[in-house]
Amino acid sequence: MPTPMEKWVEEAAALTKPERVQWCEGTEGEHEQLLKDMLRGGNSLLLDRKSFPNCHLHRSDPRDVARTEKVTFICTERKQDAGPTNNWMAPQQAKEMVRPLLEGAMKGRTMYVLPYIMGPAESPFARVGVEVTDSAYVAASMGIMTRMGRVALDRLGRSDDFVPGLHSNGDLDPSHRYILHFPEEKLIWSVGSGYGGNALLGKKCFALRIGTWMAREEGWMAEHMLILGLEDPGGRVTYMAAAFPSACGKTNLAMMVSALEDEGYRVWTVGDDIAWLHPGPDGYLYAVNPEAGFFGVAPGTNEHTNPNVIEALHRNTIFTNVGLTPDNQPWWEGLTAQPPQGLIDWKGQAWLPENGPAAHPNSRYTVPARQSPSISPRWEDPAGVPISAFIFGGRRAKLEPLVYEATSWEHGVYSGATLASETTAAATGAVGVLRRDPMAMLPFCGYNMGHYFSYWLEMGRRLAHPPRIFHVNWFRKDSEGRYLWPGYGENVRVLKWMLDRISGAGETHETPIGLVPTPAALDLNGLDISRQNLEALLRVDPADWSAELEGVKEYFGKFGDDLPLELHSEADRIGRRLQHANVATGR
Ligand code: GTP
Ligand code: SPV
Ligand code: MN
Repeated sequence: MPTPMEKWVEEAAALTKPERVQWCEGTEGEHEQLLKDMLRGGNSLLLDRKSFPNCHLHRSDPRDVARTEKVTFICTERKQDAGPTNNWMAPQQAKEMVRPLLEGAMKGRTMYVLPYIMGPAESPFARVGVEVTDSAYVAASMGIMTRMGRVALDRLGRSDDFVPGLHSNGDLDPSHRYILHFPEEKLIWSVGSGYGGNALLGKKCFALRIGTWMAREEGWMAEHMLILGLEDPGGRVTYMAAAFPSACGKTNLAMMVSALEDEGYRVWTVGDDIAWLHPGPDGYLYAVNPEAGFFGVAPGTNEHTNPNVIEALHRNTIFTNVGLTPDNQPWWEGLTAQPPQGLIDWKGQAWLPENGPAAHPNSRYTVPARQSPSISPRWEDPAGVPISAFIFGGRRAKLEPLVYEATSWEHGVYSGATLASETTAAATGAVGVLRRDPMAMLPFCGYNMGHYFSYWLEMGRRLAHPPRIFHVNWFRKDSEGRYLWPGYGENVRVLKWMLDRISGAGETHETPIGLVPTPAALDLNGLDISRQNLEALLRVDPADWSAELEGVKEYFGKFGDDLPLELHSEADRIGRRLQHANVATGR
């Protein structure tokens, strides 16, 4: 008798008609074979064996370089269950539309069957998925990003508790591209893209879109959050999880080399993109990282901004859409101050500066998490790590101060729900446009976002020790467009203030939007920052915030009755405080 997984794979093969089917075991030899298959497929090459052993460069189709939110759908029976922020199609209609694109899609190709676990293999919170794909690049990448192969089959046994995902590159024509989620039957179909979050189905599709749905059904949370441990001079580690929209600094914060290392503050990485959080018997929320690798943004990464990842990615790494030096090393904007001579660009052409950057702005590295010198000794702890703080943040050239603390759980949920950020190259579409991205989950919430807000509020009520909630902005700029805050390893100074707050210290200044540190409360030892810049970073302007509040209210209107009343009350409360402040400043 075939297992439920074998049965599903047979059905997928009957639909897509591959020439051969390869069940992946997850061995080292097999990983090498997948990489060889990837090389044979063209568009990939081996990097310099001496300086980058076992590292590869893959060039995706130039029309296929980022997540495509316009063709990403949540397919539920009722439209209201997908909510106003998701693209929706009825499941039957979606399948009828996309089935023809999958019929015979793998003819002449190999179907790789990738059973995988999201979460530490021994964790009660881990879940099994299976992805079938006709892309060797996807298969090799899933081998880095998940616990893939025999380990997943052993965990699953004959159970039917797994999330199936059917992926085919199709013809890569963007008009034939669909990323479909069927949360009611916990199924994923993805066709027409071989890139990142569109194609590595364990990541955004399972761990977040299907994950949020499962989490609400089962009483936990699936979030677009890094997880880090901040060690203090006494050797105690406090865990924090932070949600920033795509390409807004999660990997860099999670892996930072602390500027306060001499004082004894050090950062340990548990995860860089996704957190699965479960309430523990002690009333704390416990987080596991469902992934096993980092799929990180390359541009801007260097010896100074992220030395940990620079060290990690010199072996066993797949680079995607970066530039290439004449001696076969990867290169991207920001890696070195000057581009080397004779660069090949991400499309494989001799680089001409007038044709744009050598590396695509969303070029990435895929590297095993365990290779980072900053990896936490508890990163695979089956029980997870207890979270003391949630941090929300985005890219805001104006308005948002460097950091503030919410005065209650409800207020914190409001600050997450109203998170806005300038768009980045991680998704196709305009870059630098301000949009609301609640909890950094706008592209990733698998159900009605209004109900998701209610669920957040409910979790706060259920937890005896909910995390404190903070809001940060590393990206505020001066009138000349320069960043006011140095960022990266210096961000630890802000984390240290949060740690002070958690332990009942840390001076604050009360503003209409929350508690901002007094300038003296931030440890600026050894940092050269002008008094003027510091004040600009911490400024909360009542008039600007009043305008922001109008935008928030308009946004909330989108959700109608699905928006929890508590969020309206928070908006009203902040409105009253702003009015007070406006009167006080004479505006
Ligand atoms: P996803 O993988 O898309 O979810 O992105 P992410 O949130 O992990 O962002 P990542 O850390 O990869 O950073 C994205 C870009 O922002 C990179 O180009 C970084 O160099 C830059 N960046 C990260 N942290 C900071 C910071 O503190 N200050 C400034 N100015 N830039 C930063
Ligand atoms: C993001 O866009 O948030 C990423 C990259 O982490 S992707 O895997 O493409 O979603
Ligand atoms: Mn991400």
